[in-house]
Amino acid sequence: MAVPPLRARPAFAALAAHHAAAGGRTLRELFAADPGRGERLTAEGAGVFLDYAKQRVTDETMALLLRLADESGLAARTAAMFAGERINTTEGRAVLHVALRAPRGARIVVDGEDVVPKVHEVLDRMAAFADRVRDGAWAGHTGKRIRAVVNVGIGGSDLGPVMAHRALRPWADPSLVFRFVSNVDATDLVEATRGLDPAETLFVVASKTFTTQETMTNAESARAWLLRGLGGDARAVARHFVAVSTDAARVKAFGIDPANMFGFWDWVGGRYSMDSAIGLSTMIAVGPARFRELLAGFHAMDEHFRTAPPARNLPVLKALLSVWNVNFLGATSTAVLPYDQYLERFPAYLQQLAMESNGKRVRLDGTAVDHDTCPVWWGEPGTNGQHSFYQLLHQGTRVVPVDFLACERPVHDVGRHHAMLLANVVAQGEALAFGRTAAEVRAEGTPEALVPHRVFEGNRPSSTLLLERLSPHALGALVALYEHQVFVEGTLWGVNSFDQWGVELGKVLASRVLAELEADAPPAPAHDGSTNALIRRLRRARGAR
Ligand code: G6Q
Repeated sequence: MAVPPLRARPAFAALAAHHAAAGGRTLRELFAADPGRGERLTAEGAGVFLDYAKQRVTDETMALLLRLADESGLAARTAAMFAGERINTTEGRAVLHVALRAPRGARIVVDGEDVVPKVHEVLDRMAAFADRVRDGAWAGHTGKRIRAVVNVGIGGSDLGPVMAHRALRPWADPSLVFRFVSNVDATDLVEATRGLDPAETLFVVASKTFTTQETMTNAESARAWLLRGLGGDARAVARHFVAVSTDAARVKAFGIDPANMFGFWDWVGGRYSMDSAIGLSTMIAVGPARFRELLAGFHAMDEHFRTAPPARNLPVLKALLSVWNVNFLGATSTAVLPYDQYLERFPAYLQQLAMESNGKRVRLDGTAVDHDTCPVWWGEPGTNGQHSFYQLLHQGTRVVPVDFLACERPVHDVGRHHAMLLANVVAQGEALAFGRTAAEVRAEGTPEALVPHRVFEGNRPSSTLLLERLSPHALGALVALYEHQVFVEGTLWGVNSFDQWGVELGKVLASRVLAELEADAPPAPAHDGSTNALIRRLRRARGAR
């Protein structure tokens, strides 16, 4: 049965009425009337604890939001995703990142073929290769052991590996150096290879399509760097380059032995691929056993998402709160603030995951939405952010819902550091929610002229997510939590969370301008006045006419 657009669903109207009647109640009022909400508005799954008591919701709001999820066809769409149906309709593809972490023996069928054995075949090959690099059995062209691994990829073929590398440093082999090259700006490659010995360097060219301009350009220049360093013997490429891709023919054409290619499939979206072969650099860093723990964490959250009742289901709850904040409270951005230095790149990773997935303005059927969709996602680790942009969070004119992330136990138990870190994250949530009234500020003896400056209006929503302790398993569960949150949001908004036509456009346009910048003769002015003038100026700067 066709699902009506968001605003046409009965629960949406009920939520609008509820918001009009009770949406003005502040967090102070909500807690005063219902102190038990602090214990009650929580949920737990796959080792992640969610406290959403400081969101501007009541039990009634949650009940209505759950009705909205029901009316959005969430159960059917979730089942369709897990069953391998082609829910990415604009690209005619299944969406099966959950198959990447399905245990051996599970069964997920696409086009009559069980894909789980293929997934494990690649994982096993990755594991054998990673072990050989880690124990030195895989040597470079001159026989030297590999000491540096450089991942060359961009977008979904970079952000996950970078984030995971930062997050899993405590479990990484300290004798190996990891670098990441993504930007077509040569600076990225130059700095990533600075100080490395070509004889000891392994490049992992990570590109689903193996056509992406930045990655191919960086891979070509990396090959030239290698050959320059190794006396120009083209046979060296086979020992120093491996590929992660879905396109064996293009990999071979580049000069990489297809035996050293690790595949994945069109049903893995780029931003959902860090647990596929795109994670090869991660696996080399932490070893196959830890990588499998990471996958087990993903799978634990998949199972939680698939089986937990909606009212206790972390991705469902988080998505419903997001829809409430965006579509009823008017939030235009959301901040993810990890109080864990190892998660420093997690917000950047989530930016792609969320905004490339749900930054859409048409529904699955091509009609325009008449409501907001994805907010801007951003964030930086705490406590650093407290000393910069938190000013806006506390006293700015915009309300920014926040996800605080923290770990109950530290990786490094040094002095009072962890207690201080936790004290800060707890205090920030409290301050955002309850603020400080003028009366409280005056009671502290603040001069009257300063009172308005020192008032915090509060009533700013946040959730707190706690991991027991950072680990490969915990990271997998956390990433899967956000993957499924994004899926549920996309389902409620009615958009296709799995295409990215906005990204494709940039790939095409840049090729056209590149030809004009590099042409010998001045190109005919084919663009608007501004673009033509920029191209002329940049051609002159390059010494062209
Ligand atoms: C992700 C996007 C995009 C993609 C990059 C790299 O979902 O599709 O970020 O990952 O454009 O693409 P390749 O892996 O094909 O080089």
